[in-house]
Amino acid sequence: MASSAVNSAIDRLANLQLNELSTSSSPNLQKNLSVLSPQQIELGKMLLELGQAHLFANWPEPGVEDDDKKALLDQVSLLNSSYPGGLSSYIKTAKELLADSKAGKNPFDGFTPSVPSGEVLTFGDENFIQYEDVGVKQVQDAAFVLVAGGLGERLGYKGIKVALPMETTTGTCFLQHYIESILSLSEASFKQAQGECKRDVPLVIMTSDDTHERTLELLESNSYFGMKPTQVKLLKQEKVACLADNDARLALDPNNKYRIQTKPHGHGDVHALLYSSGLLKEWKDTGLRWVLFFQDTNGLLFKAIPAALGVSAIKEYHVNSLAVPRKAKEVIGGITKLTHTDGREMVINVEYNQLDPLLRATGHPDGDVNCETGYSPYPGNINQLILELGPYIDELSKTGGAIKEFVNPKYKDSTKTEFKSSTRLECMMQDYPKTLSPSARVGFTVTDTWLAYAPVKNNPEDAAKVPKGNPYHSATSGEMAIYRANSKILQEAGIKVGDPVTQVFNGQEVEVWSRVVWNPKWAVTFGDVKSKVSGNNSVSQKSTLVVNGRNIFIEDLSLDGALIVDSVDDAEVKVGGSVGNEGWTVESIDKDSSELPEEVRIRGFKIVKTEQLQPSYDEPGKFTLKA
Ligand code: UGB
Repeated sequence: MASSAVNSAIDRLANLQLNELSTSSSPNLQKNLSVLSPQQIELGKMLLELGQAHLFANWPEPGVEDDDKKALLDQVSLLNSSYPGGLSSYIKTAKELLADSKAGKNPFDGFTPSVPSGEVLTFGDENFIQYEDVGVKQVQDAAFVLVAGGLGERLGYKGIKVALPMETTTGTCFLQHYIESILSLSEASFKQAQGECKRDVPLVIMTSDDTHERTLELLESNSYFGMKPTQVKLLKQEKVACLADNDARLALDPNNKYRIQTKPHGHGDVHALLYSSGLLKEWKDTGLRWVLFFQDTNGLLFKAIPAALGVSAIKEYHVNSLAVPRKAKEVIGGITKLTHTDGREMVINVEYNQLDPLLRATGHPDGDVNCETGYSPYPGNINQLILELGPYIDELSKTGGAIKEFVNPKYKDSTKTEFKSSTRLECMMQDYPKTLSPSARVGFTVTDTWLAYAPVKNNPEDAAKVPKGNPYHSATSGEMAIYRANSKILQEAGIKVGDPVTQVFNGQEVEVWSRVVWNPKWAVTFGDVKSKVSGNNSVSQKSTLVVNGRNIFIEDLSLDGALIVDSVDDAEVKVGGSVGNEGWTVESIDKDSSELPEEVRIRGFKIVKTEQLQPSYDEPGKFTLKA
C-alpha cells in the first residue's frame, strides 16, 4: 500500500474514533455516523453541544430512513447559515430571552415613557406643500424596500396580500399601485432636476417561502407593472427554528420527526438581508441617500411619502418613522420617548401589546387610554421608515443587521414551565434604532390617518368586533379609505364633493364617499392635484371618477354618475361640462356566498357598473371633453 493511502486510512480511523467519542451522548447519532457526510457529522456534533440530543432520540438503525436523517441535517445547515451568528447564537439568545420571560422581566425595565415631540404635518398647508417639493426632489436618490414576507394570518386571505385589489373600481392591486407610484415619483423627481442623468430607482421586495413564488409570478405575468426587471430585487427571508421549552430545545414537526418546525422571524430580517445582499454598498456607490421601508397593504402610504421624505431631508433625520394619531388599544405600536434611570434616552416604537403594561408599570394606572383629544397621546407607528443610507450602512457594519429580538411564549399555566405550542425568536424592523448611539438623529412625522394609513389586516369577523370608534383595518375599510382620501384631496383642491353616506358592509359601519381614483401618473403630490384642477367643479356622492392619464385637466366639471377618462401621455385633455348617468353603484353582498371570489367577499360589497361615460384619448394632441 502506498504511504499516502496508509496515511489517509489512519486519518479516517482517527476521525471515526474522534466522532464516536464526541457523539457518545447520543448513541443513536453515534451509530448512524457511517451514513452521514463529514459536514453532516459536524452539524450533529454542534447540535449535541447545544443541548439538542433529543433531535436524534428516535433515529432508527443505519439503513433505515437514511435520506430523512440527512435531510434533517441539511435543514440544520440552512438554519445555521441563514441566522447571523448561526444556530449557537440563536439558541444562546433564546435561552436568555426565555429565562427573562419566565421571570416576568419587563423589557423596558428602568425606562420611563413620555410623549415625544416630532414633526406634525397639516395636509395642504404651505408647510406641507414645501415638504412635498423637497421630498420629490430626493426621490431620485432613494431606494424603496417593501416587506412582504408575511402570510397575513389575521386577514385569512389565501393569496398573497400584495396581489389583492387595493380598490375594486379599477381593480388595481397593491403591488401595481406601489410600483406605479415609485415610477411616477421618480419621473417627477428627475423632471425637477432637469438635464441630470436618470437612474432606475431601485425596489427591493422582501419575500418568504410563503410569498416568494407568487410574488415573482405576479411581477412576471404583469411585465413588472412597468418597472425594468433589473430594477426589482427579491430577497427571501428564511424562517427560524421553533423552540419547544425554556431550555431552548428545538421543536420537531409533530408530523415529521426528521424536520425541525420553523416559523417566520418577523419583518426585522430585512436589515440583515439588505446588508448581506451587498445592495446597500452598491446604492451608496451610485450616490443614493435614502432607503424607504413600507408594508404590504397600505393603499394610502404614497400620499404621505413625498412630504415625509422632505422632512427627513430638511431635518437631516437619520431615522424618520411615519406616524398617525393612534386610538388607545389600536393594534399599532406607539412612538414613545423612553428615558432610562441611567440617563439614556431613545425615541422608539413600543409595540401595541407592550404599551399598556409599560404605562401601568410606570405610574399610569389606566394604561393605554385616550387623552382629552380622543386619541392616545402616543403617535401610532405605521411602520413606514425613512433611513439615511450613510449612517444606516455605518450602523449595519457594526451589527450585521441583527435586530434586538423578543420571544412571546404562550405558557400552559402560571408555573411557566411548559408552552401551549412551540415558540420562536422574532424581530421587528422598527426596532432598528434600539442599537443607535444617542447622537443619532431619530425623529418622526405625524400626518392625518385619512391621508396616510388604511391597512388591510383583519378578516371580516374580527373587524366587526373592533371596539366602536377604532379602525377596522379590513378590506372593507381599506378600500373605503382610498375613496375618502381622494375625495378629501379633491375638496382641498377646491372641488365640491358630495357628503359621504354611512353604510354597513360585513358588519362594519363605514363612510362611503364618491369613488374617486387616479393613476399616480396624474398626481403624486397635492401640488400636482392643484395644478390639474381649475374653475367650478362638483362631484356628487353617487359618482365615480377615474382619472387615468398624465395630462388630464379638470375644469368646470359637474359630475353625477360615472366618468372614466383614459389618455396616453402625450395627449392633453381638458375635462369639463355636465356629466350625468346611472353610474356605478356600491352594493352589499353576502360574504358567505360561494359564487363570489374571496377578494370580493372580504369587502362585503361589489361595484355594479350600470352606465358610464368613458372617453379614451389614444393619440397625442390637445382635446376637450365638454359633455
Ligand atoms: N412581514 C414580513 O415581511 N415578514 C415577517 O416575518 C412578518 C411580516 P403585519 P404587525 O403599521 O400596521 C406592524 O403582520 O407585525 C411583513 C408593526 O409591528 O401586517 O402586526 C408583512 O408582510 C406595528 O408596530 O404587522 O405590526 C407586512 O408587510 C404597526 O406599526 C409587514 O411586515 C403595524 O405593523 C407587517 O406585518 C402597522
